[in-house]
Amino acid sequence: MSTRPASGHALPSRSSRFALAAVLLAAMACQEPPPPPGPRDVTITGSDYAFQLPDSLQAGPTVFHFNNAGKVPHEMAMALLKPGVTLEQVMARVKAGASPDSLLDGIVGILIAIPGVPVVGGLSVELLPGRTYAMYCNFQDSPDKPPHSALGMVSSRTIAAAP
Ligand SMILES: [Cu+2]
Repeated sequence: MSTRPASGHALPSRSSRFALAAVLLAAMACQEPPPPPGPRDVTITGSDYAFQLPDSLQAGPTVFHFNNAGKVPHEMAMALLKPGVTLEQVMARVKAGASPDSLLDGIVGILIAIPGVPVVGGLSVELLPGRTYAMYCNFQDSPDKPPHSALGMVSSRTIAAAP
């Protein structure tokens, strides 16, 4: 003789429904929000006398690393140009012997890399969408030699909008 319901299905008992709810709540409590994305790492390589860097840079937190593939010391100085200012305008000002400061919103920072000396740090920057950053090296091989920026060690990137 069977005492099962005719349908063969039974609603969960009240206690098992509470147990299910407790498991669901525990699972939800374990789901923490995803951590914010970390900064992008961008490596710039300096040589005698040029910079190699990605064609495009994304807006947002970024850590720049600077390697020296050349034979002489280099710096990677970075400046934020005022909106609408181009690298050509800055370089024209420099070639004329004038200060480009009025064309800049500021200096972001400087990394220095000496050949054969390990690089142990980076430059953290919050890259702003639509803004242009200039990278340049003003080191000279000797006091009577031109700054490396005049030899081609200058570049810029306009930051793309975040995806
Ligand atoms: Cu240099």
